[in-house]
Amino acid sequence: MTKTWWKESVIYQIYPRSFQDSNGDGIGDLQGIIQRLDYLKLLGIDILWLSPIFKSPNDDNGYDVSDYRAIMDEFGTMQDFDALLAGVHERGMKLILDLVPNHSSDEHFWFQEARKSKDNPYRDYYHWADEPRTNWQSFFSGSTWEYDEQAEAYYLHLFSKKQPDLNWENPKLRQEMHDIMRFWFDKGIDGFRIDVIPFISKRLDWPDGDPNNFEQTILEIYSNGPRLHEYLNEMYEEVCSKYDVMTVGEGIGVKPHNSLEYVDESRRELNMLYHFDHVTINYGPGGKYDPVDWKLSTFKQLFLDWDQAIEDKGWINIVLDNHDFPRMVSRYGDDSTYRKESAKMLAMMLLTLRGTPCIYQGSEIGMINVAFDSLDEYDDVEVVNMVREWREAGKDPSPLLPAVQQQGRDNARTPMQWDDSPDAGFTSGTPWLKLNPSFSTINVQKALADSNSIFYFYKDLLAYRKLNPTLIYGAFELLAPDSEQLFAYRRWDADHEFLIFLNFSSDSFAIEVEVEWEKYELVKSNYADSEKRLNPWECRIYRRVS
Ligand code: ISL
Ligand code: CA
Repeated sequence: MTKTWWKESVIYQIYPRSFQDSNGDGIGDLQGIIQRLDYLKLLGIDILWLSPIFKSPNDDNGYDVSDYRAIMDEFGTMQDFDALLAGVHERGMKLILDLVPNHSSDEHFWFQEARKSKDNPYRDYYHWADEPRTNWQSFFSGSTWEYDEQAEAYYLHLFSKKQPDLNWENPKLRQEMHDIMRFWFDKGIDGFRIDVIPFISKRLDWPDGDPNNFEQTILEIYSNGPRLHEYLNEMYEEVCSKYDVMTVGEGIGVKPHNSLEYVDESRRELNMLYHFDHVTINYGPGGKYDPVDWKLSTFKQLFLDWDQAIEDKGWINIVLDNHDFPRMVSRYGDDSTYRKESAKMLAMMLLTLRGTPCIYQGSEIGMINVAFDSLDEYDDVEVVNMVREWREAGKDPSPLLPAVQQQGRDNARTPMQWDDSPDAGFTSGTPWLKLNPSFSTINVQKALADSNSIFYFYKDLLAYRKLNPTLIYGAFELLAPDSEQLFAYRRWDADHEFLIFLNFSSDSFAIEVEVEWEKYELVKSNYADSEKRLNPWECRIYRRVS
């Protein structure tokens, strides 16, 4: 297997709007990130990924870009960006940005032009039709086809109406995207996370989807379009291969069986992608906002399936939460009695699977979901549109509240909790989204003052991972696959071997796996004792010594 810096790195995702405000307007910004670089360095991460920072009217918090070469007004200026990039590099870290190539904002110059007339040179930058071509549903409610008065035509938008889909069939549009990538690479950034990349090539036979099965429509119709791999290869040859940079694709709609089509090194497309299988594990018949229980055996199996599919031919990202999903400790751990223990256990999972781990801001202090009292307090366009749709249909949306509290994206978007001062050290003004009231007990200041904190557990594990390439490149074998409480696996190569035990329950039990214990030593745990019993949410790494 080829060894590269991006396989050996750990990524930290910043949601800039919620990270650190420096000027009191209640919105995080680039100067705020600069103020916190030493904190990130102390933690020991290698790569910073910033969610979109380009100019945007913020219908979807920057995932609707109106100028790919300018900084969002609220976040600062290009000078601020240059200072941030220099600050990251000075500290020996790398910086990757979020590229949103599937759609632009409707306020982008291209769209403003395109809607003017049928023969406008930018018309073909988007997908137009005289009638809605399909029954497709947008991610953010309603049809994916919107009539534009000025254009006298319908345009396609898989996300909100303010996010028209770009037409990658058009070579000029592809050229524009390549130029944008070069612009940022020439500035010195180290790569891109690429938003919904599996969607860029459309099915021009425009098949209808099953209106009762959105996940299937995503998988079979929106993703993996006919020319996708041609576009990815072109992007690699024309742009990425000319720089020492990395790309990680958001692998929505990608499954183990087609994963290597994206990341097999010999195909020269993307370096990595992250998968969604564990994210949808609790989606019920009604989808995301109809959550159901999930089983640990299923959860483990899907990580095994991914590892076996990729093996040593490509590479993936390991992601347990991000700005689109609930907090990992609330979702896969226990965010009350065993919050600390389970947050550490999940950290161990994140940092010892094969793949480049991505830590989402706040996970390193065990931040938890928020439960706002009313649907009107939610900001996310997904929730706002869903509530509006229910009201327009004459239905009372309040029964949605518990599901939104559990599944909503704002769970991960409340401001970073730096200390216990009135606005958690995030801002001196009014935060754009309410703080999670947990900030008085869960915050960075507290974590840094407690040598037993989740923060230091991450820090130690990050350092340990660096010293032990077996945990990076080594093979993976699942142990005790049927256990509904224990996630256990072996990582090994020619020289070293590790056993990892993760208790996904509040029960205490004897380790059920056959091990020649005398050959192993315990090197890391979130508890002090070393009995061959696991405490609630305990995690352990053993190293083979003979
Ligand atoms: O959060 C989701 C909706 O329930 C996801 O399905 C999400 O829409 C999907 O993962 C795509 O996410 C990315 O593109 C979106 C943006 O809203 C997300 O924040 C981004 O991560 C559109 O650009
Ligand atoms: Ca600000």
